[in-house]
Formats: sequence, structure tokens, C-alpha cells
Amino acid sequence: MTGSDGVRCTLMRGGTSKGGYFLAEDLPADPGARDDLLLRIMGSPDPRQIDGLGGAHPLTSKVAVVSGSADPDADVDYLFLQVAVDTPEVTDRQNCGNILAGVGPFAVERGLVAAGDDETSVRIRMLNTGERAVATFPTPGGRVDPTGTAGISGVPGTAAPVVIEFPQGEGPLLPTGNVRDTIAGTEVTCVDNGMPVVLIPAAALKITGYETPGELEEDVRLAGRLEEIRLAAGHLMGLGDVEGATVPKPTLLAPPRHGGAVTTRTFVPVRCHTSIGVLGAASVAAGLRVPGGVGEGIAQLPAPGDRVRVEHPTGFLEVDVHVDPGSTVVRRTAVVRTARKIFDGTVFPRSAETAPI
Ligand code: NQM
Repeated sequence: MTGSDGVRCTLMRGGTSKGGYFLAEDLPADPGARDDLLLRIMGSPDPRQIDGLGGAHPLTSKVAVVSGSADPDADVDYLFLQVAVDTPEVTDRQNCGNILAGVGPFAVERGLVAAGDDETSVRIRMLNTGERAVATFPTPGGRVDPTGTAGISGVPGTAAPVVIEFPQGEGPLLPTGNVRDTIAGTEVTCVDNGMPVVLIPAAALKITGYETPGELEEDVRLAGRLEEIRLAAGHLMGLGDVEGATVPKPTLLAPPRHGGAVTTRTFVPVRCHTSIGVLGAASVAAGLRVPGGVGEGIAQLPAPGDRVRVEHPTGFLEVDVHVDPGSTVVRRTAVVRTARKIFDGTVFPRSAETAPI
């Protein structure tokens, strides 16, 4: 493909992330060729992504690849790809629940799923993890209507709600088999309710947990400690060598300050999240519900059955998580997000012949 060949693309905000949504049939089937093309579309590697669609932050350098599903229990397949900003890397090693919020509306608009008269539910198989989600959103008159009254922290204004439900996952909630592990001298809880996360009391790393993402990103000592813990946690969680990988996500915990259950600062994993990932929050909420984790004594949990409000740098994310009492079995997880189509058209990748500067 040359620089003059365009590719059909829909740019969408999904939750607090933004990315390019593609039909799988519009991208090369070969993963190497696909990733090379996506790097040139997003403008990577370049810290400013000046020559592509990317927004110079991991949260705005994302891609959804969507197709009809061959699985009778799913309507569509969704593959999430994280396109690195300043390195020439594309990874499918993590899922993304924010970009997931746009998959249902995209599937309707691109003709993969027929819209219902009032609302539409799309059954999504998430290829990164093999897990499932059902997204339900309004389709008045059989059309996607992104306008509505649902607000989510980190996004100005309101929009139509996209309710996302995750059935019981198949993998273990505590991938190390322990409710607490001591890693590099720090007690942590490793948890995976859709996203591998390492829960770390902020105080154990000698910070308050209320710092801004910018302040935390400037803390070189903290970055070193987090990476040391993350690399060791990767092995313990069965993820193997996670050097250069985007999982697991270290999440710092501190007591809530705004009526929620806990304050969080999540690293993705180098930049500090300006809010929190959807599945990351699902993992935090489930991890807090398991007795004996490092969140005990920090979090203020609501009654069983009530939503867990996870505070983050720009507000909160509420997670409806049902963990069987006294166990590590998560029966169901649900969140409300919003999503919006920003443009639909033809994107022109940087030419393959142009070497990145
Ligand atoms: O955890 C960022 C995001 C995410 C992932 C990240 C996400 C999730 O906010 O489900 O949404 O953790 O890299 O988009």
C-alpha cells in the first residue's frame, strides 16, 4: 500500500479514550502488514504523532478492529490494538473497555448488526482475552443516536449511555493464587477481572495517592519502583516477561476523598492514566471485594450489591460487580459508558517509504 491509498476509518471516542475503528476486511489480514499500516495511520513513532491520527498519548492512540463473528453466541468480534506513541510497536496483549464502548454503535452504523427500534444489544467477543461483553445503547427509530443525558467523568457534556455487561469470566480473579503477594518488599494484590492489575497502597511507595498524573509522571524514583513491581508481578501472574508490554497495570490505592470507595492512580503502564480504564476499574472493584486484599483498611466499600465508586484523577467510575460472598467468583460486572462517532471517512497513511524522523 502506498501513501496515496486511503483506508475507510471511523474515528470515535469510546469512554475516555479515542481511536480509529476499522472493519477487519479493510485492513491487511497479515498482522505484521496490518500493524505497519496502523503505525503509519496513527503517526507513530513520534511523541507528537504529528503526521497521523494519534493524539500523542496512549489513551488517544488506539484501534478497534471489528468484524462479524463466526461464533453463534456473538454478533461481532472485536480486536483491540494499542498503538505505541513514540516507539514502532502495536500490541494486542491488552483489551480496552473504553474503546469497547464504541464497538456496538460502530457495528450498527457499518451494517454488521441490525438496529432495534428503541435500543440495540450487541454481543461482542473480545478477541484479546476470549471473553464476552454485551453492549446496549439507544437506537430510536432504528438509528444510532449518540445524544443523551449520561455523563461520565473525564468527558465534557452528556451523551447516550452505552451499558456494558460482562458475564462471569473464565480466568482466575487472583492470578497468583494469593490474595496478597510481597513483591520487591511491597505488599500488593494482583487481580484480573478483565484487565491484569497490581493493586499497591500508595503509602507503601511513600506518596499520598492524591498527586496529579503530571506530578506522578515526573517522579523518577516512583517510576523505577513501579516498573520493578510490574515486571515481577508479570511473572507471578502468569504473563511471562512483560518488559515493554502494557500489562499488568500498576494501580495505587489511597482512601477515598469524594464519597467513593477508593482513590486510584493507574499507570498504563508508563504514563499515568488521566482517569482509569474500564476493565482496570472492574479489576480494582473486584479486588476490593475479595477479603484480605491490600485494599482493606484503605477502601470504604459500599454494601454488597451496591456499585463500587472508583475515584480517579478526573472524577470517578462506578462498577457494578457481583462477587460471591467470601469467594473469588465474579458473577457479573457492568459499567455505563458513552461513545461518539467523530468522523467517518478515508484516512491516508504516511507512505511506507517515508522513514520516521
Ligand atoms: O481498562 C487504558 C483506557 C484504558 C484501558 C489502559 C481500558 C480498560 O482507559 O478497559 O479502557 O489501561 O491502557 O482506555
